[in-house]
Amino acid sequence: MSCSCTPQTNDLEQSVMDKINNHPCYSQQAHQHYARIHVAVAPACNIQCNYCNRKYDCSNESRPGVTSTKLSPEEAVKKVLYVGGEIKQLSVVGIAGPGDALANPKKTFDTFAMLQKYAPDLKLCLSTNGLKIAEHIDKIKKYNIDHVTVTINSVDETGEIGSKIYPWVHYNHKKVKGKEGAKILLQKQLEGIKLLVENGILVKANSVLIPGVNEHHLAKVSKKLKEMNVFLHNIMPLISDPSHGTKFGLEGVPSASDEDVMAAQEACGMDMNLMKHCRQCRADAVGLLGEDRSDEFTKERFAPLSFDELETIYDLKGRQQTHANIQQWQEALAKANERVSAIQEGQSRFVAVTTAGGGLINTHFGSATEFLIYRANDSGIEFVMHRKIEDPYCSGEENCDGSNPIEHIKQTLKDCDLLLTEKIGDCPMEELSQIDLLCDESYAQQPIETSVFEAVKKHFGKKVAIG
Ligand code: CLF
Ligand code: SF4
Repeated sequence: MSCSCTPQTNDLEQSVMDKINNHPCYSQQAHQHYARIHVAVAPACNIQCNYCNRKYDCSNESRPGVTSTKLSPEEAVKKVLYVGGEIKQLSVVGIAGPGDALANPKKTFDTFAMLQKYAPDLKLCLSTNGLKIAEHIDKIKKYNIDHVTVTINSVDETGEIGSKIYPWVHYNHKKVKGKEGAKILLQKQLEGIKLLVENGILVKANSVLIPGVNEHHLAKVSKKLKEMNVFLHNIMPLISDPSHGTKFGLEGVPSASDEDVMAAQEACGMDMNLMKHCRQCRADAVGLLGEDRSDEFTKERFAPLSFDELETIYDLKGRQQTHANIQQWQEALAKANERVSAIQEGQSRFVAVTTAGGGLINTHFGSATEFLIYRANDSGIEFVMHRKIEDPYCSGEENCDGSNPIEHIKQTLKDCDLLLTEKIGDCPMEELSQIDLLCDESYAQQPIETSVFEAVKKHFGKKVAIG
């Protein structure tokens, strides 16, 4: 089925399909099955964003207020090999900070060069503010970096909007401030995107939705990106808090809400492929997009090992077998979901789903830390977004202090009509009924998309069988 952000696969060339089919960020389907790792080798940055405090990871691709452990290129490659052996679904390595990947060209490209040699099955990905793409396009090509994310928050040529976001950019050995700086950044971003696209590199653009600054401008940004053949546009909510010490946080610029993001996506229209499953990962994130296993892979576990030992651990053949199995599972899942089509106009319902990946409803409500949100009616379904909660309803016996975050969960799901989950207790079900949220466990271990479609028909539709 065509589930929102992933473009209709039959419309895409095979070469593009090959690039996205196991990239968890470029394909909504793939994100249920494949993992990514970020290696934090790039500490420096060459611009200042008002939503960033340089004590923390780059907020262009990460949640603010998080600090990642920095690695040397050699340590980074060791970590990738170690993790690739343990998490066989690993398919992508990204450099997304903690500063800007291309403000640290030596560390970034040394890492990619070694990865090409030791982990030839992995896709390489980088994230940048765009200032230095043109300068490094040859190396991006040389190391087969097929996926580049550029954060572009404004296409306003006057520099007016940009100057509210970027107080300065470092260009030609000078700090260029205000509108002039913003104009240079935009010009370099557009020049860089053009070069990437011309060279067959898939470009994803991130835009941070900043309330009161660019929320009404993002449709224009999306239009421009579409014209330039950017593959995917990811609208990320500003997460703003005075405790992060950012200019926006200290000045009280509010965080963007789910409603703000949904309205901006709506304004972008149906033309551009919109990414809706981004998790604003940290610069050392590990695992499926919905999980973060970075704490498990501390330096002591991989740094003392030799490259020979790590090649054995990495087990290229075993990994290839796992990927072939995932491919088969994905095909089976696609068959199970194939009778579900894209949503048409008409009254629709919002459905929340708990999953641990694999395309199934396979997580108990009590342990879920995020919900996938779908919109559905009798005609089809559409993936809308994921919503994260800080703590699960149940933290397990050993951590239980008798409280649970039900009010926060009720707030998170307040616009939803139905929850599909593997299991839920009577107490939370009763609580959720107060926000008119129906809970249904009868689709446990079933494929998500077909379950969402069938469940909406069952509870709210004309009660006709699919097919
Ligand atoms: Fe990392 Fe980014 Fe590559 Fe993905 S993340 S560099 S494109 S491999 Fe993905 Fe994470 Fe969102 Fe980034 S979910 S923050 S979009
Ligand atoms: Fe911070 Fe990233 Fe902006 Fe640099 S590009 S200032 S690291 S958010």
